[in-house]
Amino acid sequence: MPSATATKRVRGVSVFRPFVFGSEAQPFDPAKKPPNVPADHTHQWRVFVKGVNDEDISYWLKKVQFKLHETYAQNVRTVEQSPFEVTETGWGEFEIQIKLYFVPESTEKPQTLWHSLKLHPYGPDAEAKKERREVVISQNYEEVVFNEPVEQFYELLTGGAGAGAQPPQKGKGGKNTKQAQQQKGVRTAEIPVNQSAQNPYSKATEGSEIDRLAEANKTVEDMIKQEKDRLIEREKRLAELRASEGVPATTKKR
Ligand code: SLL
Repeated sequence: MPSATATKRVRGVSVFRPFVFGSEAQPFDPAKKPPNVPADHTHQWRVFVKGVNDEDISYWLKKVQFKLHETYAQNVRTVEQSPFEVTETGWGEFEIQIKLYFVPESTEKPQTLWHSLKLHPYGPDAEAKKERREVVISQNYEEVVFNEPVEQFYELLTGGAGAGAQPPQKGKGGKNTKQAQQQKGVRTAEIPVNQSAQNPYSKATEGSEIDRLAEANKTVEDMIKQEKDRLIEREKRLAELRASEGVPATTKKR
């Protein structure tokens, strides 16, 4: 029989954990193509699931199943430990099914994601990038949300900080810094303050994304207002024309 903590859920609590999934691909230099690679394969690529800034996520993620295109031998690849990734070679782009299996303590069902493997550069600079045989990175920031996790999983997720875990407080001597929390074994969903060459996902990039969305929202609101003003103007004009011709504003059906 499962123990009480195995089945008892922490009511009213959602815990989320950020992660990154995607792919990296690079074309072979024809002069340096490894001899064991099939003749029609043009690229080497890697599909992965990892923590933001390579943070360890194996305390909640147990294994990952990558389902490749059927043209691949043994196209279902299961990776039981970190790094959760598959490296392959090939010639074509396709959709990869990524199934996340959580640690057994979680009692959670697996979750499925899809990733479009990108081999070819895209965007405005695509041609130049192709010329330079640049690495093509296509990745996404994602958050997994555990709603009302079972107690034992909640303990694992938070590093035993449990309900006592306080959000960082300002001006309290920095006792709740990420470093201090890590030393105490406390686990959080915090992402780095700033981006780096290896990791584009940070509070700073999130902030500028929020600003960008707010800006776009404002543009749309302005456009709606302009359209509304124009409509009011036209209705006014229509009413004037009707009045001058003696046509009633509305015609009643009998
Ligand atoms: C396409 N619909 O036509 C896609 C399929 C398949 C990719 C891409 C080779 C595997 C192998 C490979 O790259 N398959 O033969 O080992 O673009």
